[in-house]
Amino acid sequence: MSAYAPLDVPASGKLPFTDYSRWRLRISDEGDHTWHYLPTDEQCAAWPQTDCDKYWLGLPLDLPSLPKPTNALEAARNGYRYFQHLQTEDGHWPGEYGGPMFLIPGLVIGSYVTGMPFKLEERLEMIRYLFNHTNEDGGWGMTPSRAGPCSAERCREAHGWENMLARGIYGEPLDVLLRLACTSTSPFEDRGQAYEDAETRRQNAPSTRESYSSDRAVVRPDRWRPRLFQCDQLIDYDRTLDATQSMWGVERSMCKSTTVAIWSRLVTHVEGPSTVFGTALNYCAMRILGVKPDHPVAVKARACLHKFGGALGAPSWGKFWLSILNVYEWEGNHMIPAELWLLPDWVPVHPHRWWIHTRNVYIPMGYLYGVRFQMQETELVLALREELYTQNYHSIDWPAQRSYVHEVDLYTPHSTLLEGVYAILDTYEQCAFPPLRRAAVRRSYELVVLEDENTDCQDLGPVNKMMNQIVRMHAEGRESEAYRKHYERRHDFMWLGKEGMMMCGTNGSQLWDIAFMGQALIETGLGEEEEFRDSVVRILKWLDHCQIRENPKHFKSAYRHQTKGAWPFSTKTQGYTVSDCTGEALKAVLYIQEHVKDAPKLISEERLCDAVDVLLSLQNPDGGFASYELIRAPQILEYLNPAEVFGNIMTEFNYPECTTSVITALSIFRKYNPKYRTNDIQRTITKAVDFLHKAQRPEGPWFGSWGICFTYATQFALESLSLVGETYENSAYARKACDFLIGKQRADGGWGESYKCCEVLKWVEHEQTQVVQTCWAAMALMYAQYPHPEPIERAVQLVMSRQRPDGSWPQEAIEGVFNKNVAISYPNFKFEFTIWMLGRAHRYLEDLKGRKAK
Ligand code: LAN
Repeated sequence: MSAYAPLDVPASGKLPFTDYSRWRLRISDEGDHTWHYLPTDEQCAAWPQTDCDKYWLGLPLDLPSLPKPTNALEAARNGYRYFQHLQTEDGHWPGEYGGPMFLIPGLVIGSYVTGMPFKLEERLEMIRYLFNHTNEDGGWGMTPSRAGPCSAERCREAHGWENMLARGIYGEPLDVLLRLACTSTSPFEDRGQAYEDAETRRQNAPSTRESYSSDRAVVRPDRWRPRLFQCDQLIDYDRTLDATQSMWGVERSMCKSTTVAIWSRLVTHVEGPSTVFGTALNYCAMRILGVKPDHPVAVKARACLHKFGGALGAPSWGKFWLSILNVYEWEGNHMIPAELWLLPDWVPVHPHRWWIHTRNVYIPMGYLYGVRFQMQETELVLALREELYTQNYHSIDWPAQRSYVHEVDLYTPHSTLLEGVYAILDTYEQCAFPPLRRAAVRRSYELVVLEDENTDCQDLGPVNKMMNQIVRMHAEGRESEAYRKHYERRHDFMWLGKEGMMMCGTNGSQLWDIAFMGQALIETGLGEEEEFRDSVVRILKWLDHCQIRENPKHFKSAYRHQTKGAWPFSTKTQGYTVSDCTGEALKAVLYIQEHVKDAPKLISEERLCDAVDVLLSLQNPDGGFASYELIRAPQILEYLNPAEVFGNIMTEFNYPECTTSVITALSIFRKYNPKYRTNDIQRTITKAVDFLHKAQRPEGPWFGSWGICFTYATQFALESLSLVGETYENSAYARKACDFLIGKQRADGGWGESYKCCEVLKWVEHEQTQVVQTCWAAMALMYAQYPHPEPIERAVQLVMSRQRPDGSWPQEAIEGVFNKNVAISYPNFKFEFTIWMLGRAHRYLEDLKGRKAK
C-alpha cells in the first residue's frame, strides 16, 4: 500500500508540517466544505486565500482596529463587522466542528481498508492534529478537555503575565513571557535567533522573574527576526501587537514581524483523560497515516496504551474498528445481530425504533460483523498486532474479552439485562443458521444503500458514513459508482484547523450557525442597517436554498421521518429533518422576510406552512420534542445500550432545547399567519409549554443536552415562556429560573459552567468565566424581562471587555456536547451569541431606563 508508506514527520505538532498559505477552503453549491492544498505558486495566485480561509487556519487577517465601542450596540456592530469577513459568498459561515477524538480513526481505518488514499498534505495534517492532541501521558481521550485550564492558563493565573506585559515590566514580547512561565510545556524549540537569545539567558540566569526584568535591555527590538510560529492558537494577536508597540514605540509593522503569534494552550483543547478507545484507535490511525513506530510520539502513546493493559480493554465500538483492521479477532466481539432487521416492524424493540444515529451505525456494523470483514494481513497489520498488546497476539483468549472494557472507558457499563441478551446471542452465534444470516446481511446492505442514496453518500454522520463505505466496497467493489462517491464524500467531513486536520462531528453546522446569526441581526436591529443589507439578503438566500423541499427518495422504506419543509443541521444534501433546526431556521426566515425593508420574499407562504407541518408532526404525546424523529421505542431500551462510552443513545428523548425552538417558531409564525392550522398550533404550544414546565429542574434551570449546559437550555426555555407571556413578573417558573441564574453570576459579571455539568447533571463551575455562557444567561434574563438592570449591565461589561479591537472575540472553552459524555465545538457561537446579546441588551437596558424614568 504505497499510498500509506511510512513518512518522516517532525517531532512535534507545534512545528509546521505543510505550508498554511497554500490551503484553500472550497464551498460547493450545496454549502459543502472541502480543503485543498495548492502545490504551485501560480495556483495560489489564481485562487487567493480569503479572510475566512485565513481565520480558520489561524493566520493573521490584518483587519484594522475599529473605533472603540462606547456602548453595547456599537460593540455588537463591531462584532458583526468582523464576522462578516468570515461569511462566504453564498451567505453562510463555515466552521470547525471538531472535538470528538473517536472520529479520525473511523476515517483513517475506513479509508485504509477500502484502499482509498489521502493526499500527502492531508496525511501530514491529520498526523499533526493527532500529535497536537496527545495528553501528557501520551494517549488520547475521546472527548475534549474537561479538566479546566491547562498550562498556559494556569501560568497566567499564577504569574499574571498579562498584567506584567501591559505594565511593561518586561521588555519582552508575550511569547517569551509565556515561555518563562511554562518552561516545561512551551512548544518553542529551536525557533530562531531571538528565541535562542532569550533561552540562553534563561539558562544562564535561571528562572526568577526578577532576573529577567533586570535583563530587559538585552532583548531589543532590533535583535528580533521575523519568524512564523505554528501556533495552537493565535489568541490576542492584536493585543500583543498593541502591547509590543506601546512598549517599544516601534512601527506596527515591526511589531508584526517580531511578535507573530502567541502560543497558548487555553481551555479549548481536546484533551479528555486518555482512554483505551482514544489511545488504541488513534494510535492505529497515526501508524496508518505513516508515523513510524519509533517516532517519539508513537513510543509515548504505546507506553500509555500498555499502561492500560493494551487494546483489549477497548469498548465495543473500539473492538469493532480494530476487528475491521484485522488487529483484533472478531471472536472478541459480542454478536452484532443484523437479524434484528428481519423482525416485523411492530416489534417494540425493532431497530427502526432506536435513536437514528444508533440504528444507522448498527446497520453497517451488523453487515460487517455478519460477513466478518477484515483487512488483509499487510505488514502494518502484523506490526500493529505486536504493538497494541502487552502479550502475544496469538495467545489472547478472545471470547474472554467480549465484555471486558477498561474502567477509564466506562460511562455506561453493561446492564445485567444486556449481559443476559449477549449470553443468548453469543450462543446463537455458535450455530447461526446460514440462510437467516444471509438474509440479515442482505437486508442490512439494502438499508445501507437506501441511506447512501437518500444522502448522496454523505450519510447521517461521520461514523455511519465510514462504515457504509466499507459495506459498499465489500459488496460492489472498487470500480463501483458508490465507491467513487464515498471517496469524494470523505472530504466533506475533513476540516483543517490551526492544529491540523480533523474529522468533524457532521459535515458542518452550516444551517445551525446561519439561523442564529439571521435572528440575531434582526433582533438587534443591525440587519436593517444599510451596511449589512447585502449580508442579510445572502443569509436569506442560503436559508432558501437549504430548505428541504421533498420527502426522501426512500422514505417509509428507509424508516425516515418526513422531510418536506424541514431544515437540516448542516446541508440540504445531508437532508435529515431536525426539530430545532427547522424551528430556528423558520424564525430566521420570518424575521428577515418580515423585517428587512425590501428583502425578497424568497420563501413562499406555502413553504413556510410546510415547515410548520413538519414541526407539528414531531410532537410526542407528552408534549415534548426530540431531535430528529418521534420517540419510537420505550426508554427502558436504554438498558440495552451496548456502547459503553455514551449515555442516552438507544432511543429519542424529549429535549427542552428542541421543544423550545418549536414553541418559539410556532409562536412567531402565527403572528404573521394567524389563519394556518390555528387550533393545531395552539394545542401543540400548550402541550409543549406544559412539558417545559415539567422539565424544569427543582433548583430553577433546565438541563441542556446539546450545549453546555444549564445556561444554554435555560436561555431557550425562557425564550419560549416569554412568547406565551410568562415572565419574571407573572410566572413562578420564569422567576425561579432567573433567581437561579442570578445566584450563579460571578463577581466579574459573567457566568461559567463546566462541561462536567453534562456528565454529572449538576451545576459545576468552570475555572474561567465564559463569554458565550454569559451571553446565554443574560439573554435568558432578558427574555424573562428581568426587572433589574445591574446583572445584565455587568454581563455586557464582561463581554465587551473581552472583545478585541478588531471586533472579534478569542476562542474560549468548548461550547457543545452530545450523548452526555462527548464535547463538541461551536466556534461561531462566540460571534452569534455575543452580537445577539449585546445588541439586545442595548435596547433592553434603554427601555428599562425609560420605564424607570417614567
Ligand atoms: C448533533 C449536532 C446538532 C444537534 C442539535 C441541533 C444542536 C440538537 O438540538 C439536536 C441534535 C443534533 C442534531 C445533534 C445530534 C448528534 C450529533 C449529530 C451532533 C451532536 C453532532 C455529532 C453527533 C453525532 C451523533 C456524532 C457521531 C457519533 C455517534 C455516536 C454516532
